Amino acid sequence: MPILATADPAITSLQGIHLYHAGISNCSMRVRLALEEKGLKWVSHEVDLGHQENLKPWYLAINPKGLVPAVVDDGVVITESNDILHYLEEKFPNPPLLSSDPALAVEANEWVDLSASLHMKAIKTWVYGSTGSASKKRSDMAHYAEIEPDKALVAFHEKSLDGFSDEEIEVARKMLVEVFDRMERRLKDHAFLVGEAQSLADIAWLPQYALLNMLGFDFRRYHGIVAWAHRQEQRPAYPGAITVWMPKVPSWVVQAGMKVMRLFRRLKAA
Ligand SMILES: N[C@@H](CCC(=O)N[C@@H](CS)C(=O)NCC(=O)O)C(=O)O
Repeated sequence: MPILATADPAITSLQGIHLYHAGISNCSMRVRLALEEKGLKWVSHEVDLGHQENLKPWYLAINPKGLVPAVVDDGVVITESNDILHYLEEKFPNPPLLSSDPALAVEANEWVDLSASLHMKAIKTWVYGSTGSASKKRSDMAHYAEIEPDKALVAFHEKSLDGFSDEEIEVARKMLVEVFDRMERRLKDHAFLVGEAQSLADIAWLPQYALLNMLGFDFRRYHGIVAWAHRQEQRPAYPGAITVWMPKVPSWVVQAGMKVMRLFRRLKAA
């Protein structure tokens, strides 16, 4: 679990739970969901990814990878969204988000691990690819490559500057379809992804639905998933974890903006 050692008094002196996060970041969403489900008080520090605030020295002192989310809990730094979920579960076990039945807990953890393993190759690739977005400027890449310890991430951002090909986006889409088909088989006649209660499995995957649905991923044939997402939206945790952090414009406006952005990037590359 990445509990990061720091002696920086600006960090170690922080009391309570401080979450460093970004609005539509799916990794941030899952941590906010866990915090809200557990009824924990947390101090919000929004990190402006658009302005690369995540690469400023003050934030790199918290997470040297320059990624959100990160939690500082009574001065202890925890990074990686799924490790944060497990930290919160250990430290604040009630209400539980992992079953006391070991088999169900293992099953829930498999969904959590799957969300991590698909993050870059499927979710990020589909999102950046189909929106035509790039969060770094070409002129910033040399500096970024110097400060970013995760070289796969550097390569990903390099690639996003040239744009992902239709084939690459399709590969990512197919990986997602495989998972959503599996989710659908479960959710068509079950209320939750694992067992009979809300768990880290639901929390790990609901953000993917919220983000991809907003960006126009086709969920029309996934009736079970859509019904599950609607039930999840009714949970008291949802507004504080997701709704208030989403763009205030309808998703068709977001999707139209994306299409223009992608076209613009392609014309520029041509
Ligand atoms: N494995 C990390 C991934 C975190 C991640 O990729 N965060 C994105 C937002 S969802 C980010 O901070 N992107 C900024 C960047 O890549 O510069 C986790 O699960 O926390």
